[in-house]
Amino acid sequence: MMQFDKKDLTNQELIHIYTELIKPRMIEEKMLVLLRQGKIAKWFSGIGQEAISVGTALAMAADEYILPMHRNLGVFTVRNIPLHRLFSQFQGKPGGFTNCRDRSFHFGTQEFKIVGMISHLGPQLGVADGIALANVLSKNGKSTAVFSGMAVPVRVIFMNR
Ligand SMILES: Cc1ncc(C[n+]2csc(CCOP(=O)(O)OP(=O)(O)O)c2C)c(N)n1
Repeated sequence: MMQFDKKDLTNQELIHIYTELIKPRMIEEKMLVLLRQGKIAKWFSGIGQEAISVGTALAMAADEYILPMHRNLGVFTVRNIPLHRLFSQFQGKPGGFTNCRDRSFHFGTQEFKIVGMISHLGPQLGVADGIALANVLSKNGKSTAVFSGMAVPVRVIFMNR
């Protein structure tokens, strides 16, 4: 029987990672059903690729900025945004982050150090550069993570680490 290589991770850490991984997957499965039933109008799925968002977010400290995109649900769940707030936002309801002005993933929150997604592909990298530069200038040792897509996992860039 093949043994799982735990590397230097404890069982507790592995269970934590697995729990973080399974949460967005369960949400994805539910949202895709609601989408097919016509109960929601839109859902940007990242199903099957949860580990990209979750792994990235888990590698970051809670006070380091992440700039996710539309398929990075795991970033939001790892940052522990209360689900009622997250889904109020996704559905454009009160209690989200933009006072019902919009829905979807185009919102940011200083509270959880997430910068909202820019629709135009590319400019988000420049914003991340600015945050990373500020970190370098203030010598605070912080990193910044930015996504520029989802289909190809390597499109996540770490700076200052
Ligand atoms: C600068 C710019 N050019 C073109 C577009 C139009 N556009 C919207 S989504 C998209 C494809 C994005 O592909 P990918 O990053 O793989 O995301 P996914 O298909 O998973 O949504 C394009 C070209 C855009 N948003 N911004």
